[in-house]
Amino acid sequence: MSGLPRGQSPTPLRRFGLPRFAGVRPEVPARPVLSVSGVVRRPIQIDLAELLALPGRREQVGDLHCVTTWSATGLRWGGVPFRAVHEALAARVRPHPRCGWVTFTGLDGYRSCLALADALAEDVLLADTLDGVPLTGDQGAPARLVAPAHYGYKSVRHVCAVEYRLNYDPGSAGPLGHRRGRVKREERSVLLPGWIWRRVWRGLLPRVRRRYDGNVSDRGSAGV
Ligand SMILES: Nc1nc2c(c(=O)[nH]1)N[C@H]1C(S)=C(S)[C@@H](COP(=O)(O)O)O[C@H]1N2
Ligand SMILES: [Mo]
Repeated sequence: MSGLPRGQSPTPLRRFGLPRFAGVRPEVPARPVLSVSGVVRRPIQIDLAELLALPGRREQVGDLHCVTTWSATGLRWGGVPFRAVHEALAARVRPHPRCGWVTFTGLDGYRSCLALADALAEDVLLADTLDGVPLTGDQGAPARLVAPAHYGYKSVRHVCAVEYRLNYDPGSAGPLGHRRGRVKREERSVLLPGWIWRRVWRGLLPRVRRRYDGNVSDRGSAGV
């Protein structure tokens, strides 16, 4: 027994995601900015560095579980709890009181939505280091979300925008993405139980891997 959640196998961390983003390797701006929009009184753009300097910075060790059945374990992420980031942002943008969802966008255009309550959980980080060193491009520089209780598709790399929402947004995963994506409940996807999806995704994993592994060189620019 590996001690991993049901259906998961251990693997080292390497760049992975939806097939259509495999070739999109965004350039990290010299001065990264976060756009904050949605159901807010006042949308803003704010230097990411300002948010990453907020009090509460910490390191935490955890696992990343992908729906396609691989898990990278013992990852030592460093960053600022998203809750602290949200508090700093909310004071300025003033989200609608019934805002219940938040969409994160990466520099590659990838989007994923979390219930605001899930994003504000104690263990959700806006992370900018792994094992004590700044994230590489492949790891999600300049900063990525880390939401350990949720499948990897909620942990958006290269975060450049936060959109506060009244409703769930299917994001890049589309209609098959699960709103909550909780690992404990095996919420891999919708319509069918997790144990069936486990088999479907496991079957697709080698093909997606090949798409990503064919794109390992750090070209440093978007598109292909
Ligand atoms: N910007 C961006 N973030 C993303 C993805 C992506 O394609 N683009 N893929 C997601 C998926 S499906 C997973 S499993 C994790 C994988 O994280 P890794 O690339 O660090 O292994 O990133 C998530 N975050
Ligand atoms: Mo994933």
